Amino acid sequence: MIVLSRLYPILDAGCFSDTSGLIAAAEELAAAGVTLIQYRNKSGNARAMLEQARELKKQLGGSIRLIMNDRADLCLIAEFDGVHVGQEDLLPESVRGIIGAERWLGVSTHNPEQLAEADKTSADYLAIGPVFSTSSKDRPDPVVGLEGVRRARPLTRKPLVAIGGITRANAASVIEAGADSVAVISDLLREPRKSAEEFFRVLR
Ligand code: TZP
Ligand code: MG
Repeated sequence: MIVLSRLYPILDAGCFSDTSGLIAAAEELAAAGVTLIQYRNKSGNARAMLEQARELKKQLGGSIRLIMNDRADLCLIAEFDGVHVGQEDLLPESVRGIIGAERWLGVSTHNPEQLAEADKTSADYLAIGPVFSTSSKDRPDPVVGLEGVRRARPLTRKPLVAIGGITRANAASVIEAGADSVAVISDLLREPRKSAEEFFRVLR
């Protein structure tokens, strides 16, 4: 069983004007003590994605576990440490076949049925959300609320990541509801280091 850090920042390429901005944010997060980052890029441009991913790996690969959103192929080429897939990506077992036993595999779910299904797979951790409303995802699934986290908790013994609208102000309540970790995009953007340090303070 893996041990997940309480804070799971997601760097969404769409939130940065260029690669250096994204790398600078990652470095600030690392300075705050972040040990796990997901790289997310919904532009559909695989070449650009690989280039950024390689830069992240080059600058931070030694200190941070890097997880690739959606793409098992790019995880391998960029030598990332894992892949995170959703309900419309490759099935977890297909991804596992590509990345092997050692790299981490995360699976997003949006309701108890999906969570119970994902629990039967070789996923290392499961995500549930959106917990609160979010503007970081196109066409998000319905909000599950803290109640959705509470209902998810007994359905799996795998580490549970809550995602969607999580901020320094509500993160403690999400952990209280049963999550092991919180995945965050927007509330880390403005001042990544300061914000991550504040997350760690409320999550401990
Ligand atoms: N999946 C469910 S909600 C979400 C994703 C990728 C976006 C989370 O971003 P934010 O800004 O922390 O709400
Ligand atoms: Mg996906």
